[in-house]
Amino acid sequence: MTWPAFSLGVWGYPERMDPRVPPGQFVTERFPILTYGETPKVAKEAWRLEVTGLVETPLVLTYEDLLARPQVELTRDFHCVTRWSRLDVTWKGVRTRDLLEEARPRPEAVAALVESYGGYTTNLLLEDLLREDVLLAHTLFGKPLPPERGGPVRLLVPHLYAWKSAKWVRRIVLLDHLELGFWERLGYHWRGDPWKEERFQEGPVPAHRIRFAARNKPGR
Ligand SMILES: Nc1nc2c(c(=O)[nH]1)N[C@H]1C(S)=C(S)[C@@H](COP(=O)(O)O)O[C@H]1N2
Ligand SMILES: [Mo]
Repeated sequence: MTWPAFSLGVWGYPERMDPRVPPGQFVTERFPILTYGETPKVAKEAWRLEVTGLVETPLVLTYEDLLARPQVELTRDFHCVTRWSRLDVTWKGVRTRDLLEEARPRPEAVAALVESYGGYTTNLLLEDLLREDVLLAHTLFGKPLPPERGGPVRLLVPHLYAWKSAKWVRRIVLLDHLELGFWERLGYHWRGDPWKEERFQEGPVPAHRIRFAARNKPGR
């Protein structure tokens, strides 16, 4: 795809040569807000996170419960499938992996549907949720996550396109199969790895890939 020259001024610089920036992405100093629909109003006191589905111990956490767990701060680049990348975003939160370990996924669990307040959903492989830099983030650049950014709490999945980083996260449902989320049902890629430019799903979702993920799950 060729970009008109004027887009460089709007988006920053194309970093095709920079090994840090995935192919087809443009670095922007801005940090656009991308929400489909309204920003749901979720008070900290009312927020709950459920970890449910194929787990031995379903969890329901409050915001306080989340803050009481070990906290992680990290800085990661953020890649939207609409081609902007914002570098060096600093988040703080709890490792999704820690909560999943607490909930103890059943052996047959291979995938998750993540549901948000407001109705947004996105699907992930369990192995992607178990990465050590996947967070339930409540802090952005040292401040409480603003409502339009998904506050009180959003998911952060920095190694996949940002549509996987569900804002206003409410529920993580573990499944023994892949159930597609909102954008994935509309034709976006079932996984969304920016380094492979997995933007749109071409052809059927590969069932063998999901079984492979099941066989190679950490801890098996
Ligand atoms: N609940 C919810 N989460 C969402 C979205 C959304 O519309 N609703 N948009 C996704 C998309 S496409 C992107 S690029 C990022 C944007 O996050 P930001 O608004 O903090 O930049 O949130 C993702 N998470
Ligand atoms: Mo996006």
